[in-house]
Amino acid sequence: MILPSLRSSTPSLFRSFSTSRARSIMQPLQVYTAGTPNGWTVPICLEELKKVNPELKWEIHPINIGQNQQKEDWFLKINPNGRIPAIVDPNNGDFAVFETSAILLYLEKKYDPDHVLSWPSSNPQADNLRSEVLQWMFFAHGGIAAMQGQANHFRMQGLGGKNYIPYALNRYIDETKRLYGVLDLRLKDRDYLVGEGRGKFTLADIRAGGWVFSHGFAGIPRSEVPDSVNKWVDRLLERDAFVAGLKTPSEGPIVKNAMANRDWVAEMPKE
Ligand SMILES: N[C@@H](CCC(=O)N[C@@H](CS)C(=O)NCC(=O)O)C(=O)O
Repeated sequence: MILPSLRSSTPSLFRSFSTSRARSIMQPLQVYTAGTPNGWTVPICLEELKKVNPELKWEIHPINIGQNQQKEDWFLKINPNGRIPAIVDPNNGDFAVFETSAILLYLEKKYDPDHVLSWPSSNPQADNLRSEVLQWMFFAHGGIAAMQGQANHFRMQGLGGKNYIPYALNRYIDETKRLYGVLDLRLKDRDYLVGEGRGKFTLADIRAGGWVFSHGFAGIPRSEVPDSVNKWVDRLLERDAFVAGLKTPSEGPIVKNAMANRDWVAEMPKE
């Protein structure tokens, strides 16, 4: 989305990030996010990219979704959908991007010149591998994130509360578990969702990882997550950049609990 200038911008300075001059003049990306599975994806991606592009800069603007800051007029100018995450890129005329997967793909296009989170076009399989990244991102975006998000919503209504609807809760929890089963089919003989051989860490893992990491918040115990999927999450948690992203904007209770005890399941509120 092209925004009327939110801040003073210098689009003429923006060139391909592949030149070291462009890196040295980079202005910080403005990241609007919260400590949720969709919200973590953008800081995870940036932390991963910073490992290869130390000049990459960003500023985090924590959005308090409990207080509906994401529905305020100023934020709707950035994301008309009124949800986190969203970014504004001052290096590109204050271009705004919303929808998690669209943001990740924007960051890859603009700030991953070495294709560490995807594939260089010089790879003869690049188009197919990129398609596979998109397939697993869309699967996570429209499947896991949507279903597990609804499971979280119905669970938070509380046991016995006026909005306690066992059918809806079970429907979304069962569907989330079914989707974990799809991940299991994929991960049984590989380390990451996409890539030759056992795969390589890509945007697809970033898109899905935080959701599965927080299965306990949706009321799904580790014992009900397939073994290959638990091992994949454990593998993601070995990455410092991934963990740093999970702790952004700050280390919230889901992350604290789930890191301290991978068997943690959030208690369902009483009502
Ligand atoms: N499809 C959107 C979903 C974003 C979303 O649902 N974000 C949640 C947090 S994980 C949110 O902003 N919730 C607050 C609200 O719904 O108002 C995306 O992938 O960016």
